[in-house]
Amino acid sequence: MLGSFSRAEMLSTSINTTSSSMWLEFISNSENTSKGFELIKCEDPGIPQFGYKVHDEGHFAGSSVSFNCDPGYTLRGSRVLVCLTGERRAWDQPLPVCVAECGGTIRGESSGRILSPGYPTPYDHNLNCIWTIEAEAGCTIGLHFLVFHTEEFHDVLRIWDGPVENGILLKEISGSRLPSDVHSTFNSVILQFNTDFFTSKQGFAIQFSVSTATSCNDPGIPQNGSRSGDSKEAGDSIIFQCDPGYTLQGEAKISCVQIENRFFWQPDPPSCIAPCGGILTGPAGVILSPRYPEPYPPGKECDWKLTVSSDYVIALVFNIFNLEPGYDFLHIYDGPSSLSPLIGSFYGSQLPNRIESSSNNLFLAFRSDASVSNAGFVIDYTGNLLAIAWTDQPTQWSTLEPPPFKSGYLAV
Ligand SMILES: [Ca+2]
Ligand SMILES: [Ca+2]
Repeated sequence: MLGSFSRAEMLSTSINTTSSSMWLEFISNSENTSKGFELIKCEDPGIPQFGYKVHDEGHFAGSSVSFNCDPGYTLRGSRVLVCLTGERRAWDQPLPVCVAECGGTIRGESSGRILSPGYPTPYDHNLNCIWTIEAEAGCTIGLHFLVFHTEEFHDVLRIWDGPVENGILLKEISGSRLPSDVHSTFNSVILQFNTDFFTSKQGFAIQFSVSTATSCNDPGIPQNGSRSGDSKEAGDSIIFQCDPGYTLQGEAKISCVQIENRFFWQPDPPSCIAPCGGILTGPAGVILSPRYPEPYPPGKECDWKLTVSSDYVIALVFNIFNLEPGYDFLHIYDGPSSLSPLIGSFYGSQLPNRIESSSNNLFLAFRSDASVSNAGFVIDYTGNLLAIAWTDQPTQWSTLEPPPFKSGYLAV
């Protein structure tokens, strides 16, 4: 027994158990009554989901507990709860909740988080949420994507460099691919999230950080390309080039420009895309299905004309090949056009055998139908001196027959 008390002996004393339970017994006799007693502790108020307790004075009458929300969540309700001192032992306010809101304005923060509304539960339909992040003059804002998952093409996040009226769109994104970092050149960014009336996904979590601008942002390295030059000071230039088979979209050379506190590349950094067809005259190269390594687009008609020096023939080696069987084709002609003899029409996922032309021209025609796109193809071509080709491989003319679809060769 911890003790036995009467009269006012228990006032201002506290008793602690050694375990998690306590037995209290109250006995009154047949004469006289008095005011009685009351237990002076509030119940544990709990912790808001997506929040945490900042401080806790012990839940006694008159003491307080305070809460805050995880980054990106807004606290709704009272940040501080006080255990009432009156007759009833209760908190003066309900437990606050932490909410990922649809939009908001963030000013003067050096870092923080933007969450899609309701994150991590799927966002609502028909949203138009606008977040503004504003930093001091001369600062820029970097965005790093932690999570990104929206309905492709229908639920779209747009990121604007500075006010929307400037019309400088940094990124327009949807789908489930995690985007690369985004940097503003102004001291503010606007994030605008629009959803349609149907299908929702988890949404996004974006970390932002503010830094002082003293040079241009890292322009990155384009997918399927490379760059020379690393300096990003005002006046510096960087040169880009694409991997074999890709063509540059934009200018190869960009320069860092400073106007007052703002540093930006002019023109915008280029990108490298696999083109739909072309005229190839180099001694060797790569032919890629349009948009490779993405699946080729539907409804495409892409023609490649390959020409090497007149005393050479052209060899094709298939590294990757996967077209929708029966609907998407690669036709290869032994000559300069589709009127030349057809070597073969290829589809499916089996890697075609090496092909060699009989002259210095080859014509490739890719056709995709209106639906279902597969990985596409990667084909190396080389020009080989006719004489060497004859002596090295005297039997190679047989490859001009329409190649059989041999099993055992699978595209990787
Ligand atoms: Ca939707
Ligand atoms: Ca197709």
